[in-house]
Amino acid sequence: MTKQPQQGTGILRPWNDLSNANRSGEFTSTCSEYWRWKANRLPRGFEAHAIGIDHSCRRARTNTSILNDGYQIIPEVLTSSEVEALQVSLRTLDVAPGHRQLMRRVPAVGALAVSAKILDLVAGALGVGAFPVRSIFFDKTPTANSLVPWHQDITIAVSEQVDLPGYGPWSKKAGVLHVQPPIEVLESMLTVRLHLDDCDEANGALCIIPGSHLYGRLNASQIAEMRCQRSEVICAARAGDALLMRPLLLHSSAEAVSPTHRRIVHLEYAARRGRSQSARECD
Ligand SMILES: O=C(O)CCC(=O)C(=O)O
Repeated sequence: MTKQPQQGTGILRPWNDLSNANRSGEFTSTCSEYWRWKANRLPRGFEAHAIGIDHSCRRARTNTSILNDGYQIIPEVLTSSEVEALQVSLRTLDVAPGHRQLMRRVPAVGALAVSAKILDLVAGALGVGAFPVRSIFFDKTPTANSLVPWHQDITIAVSEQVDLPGYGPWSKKAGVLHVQPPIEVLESMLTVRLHLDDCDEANGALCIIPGSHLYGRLNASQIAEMRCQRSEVICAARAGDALLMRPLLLHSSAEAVSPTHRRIVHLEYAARRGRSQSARECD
């Protein structure tokens, strides 16, 4: 059962405190074996490098950072011609800070979301068989320029309401049904943010708090405490780079001060093992 951080103690600790972890277990070769082994033998959050993860494959390198820091920037995932083609496809959308159901609305994004290139990146963190469950287009421009306060992504899009223990409250965002799932569902998800513009502090790059995904769902005072205790990182990136992040990672973004476009294709994936009523493809 998930143990939430205690309120009012003044100290936030990961619920999966590592002090009693058994570090002597055997570790073998492939990434998926690693994840299976970890799931069975270790508390969540156990440091991958402490048990000798295989660093020879790109997926494993991705895992290490996603596991401990909750994010990783992977350079040059999209070529410049792929970036340009996506920019052209997305021009059909109105100017707005966010557009949901992007995979349905823009076929090029639907194809990209299930391409081997992106699924391979996702497999590094979620294992083979992960599938996209939500897609959003974010932009910041002179006419649609917004500040996003610190938060975690704690809702998922679903196709129908089925009242199951641990699911709720239910809500609608742009006509799409959403629900807060149990924390285990969020922990088995990964977001891929594909940058279609160079992005830094000046045009509202995402700001994150590394490691904050290890503390479960945080309330407002816990978020404030986390911000005091930990340093924030601005995820500057080039067009074509991908930011992989856990939904529970605390993140925010400032208003752009030099507001050119800041276009991001945001894709959320669920691990195959977590596939259930709540996580059907519903975009
Ligand atoms: O792209 C941004 O600036 C904010 C994105 C965001 O808030 C989110 O992914 O939940």
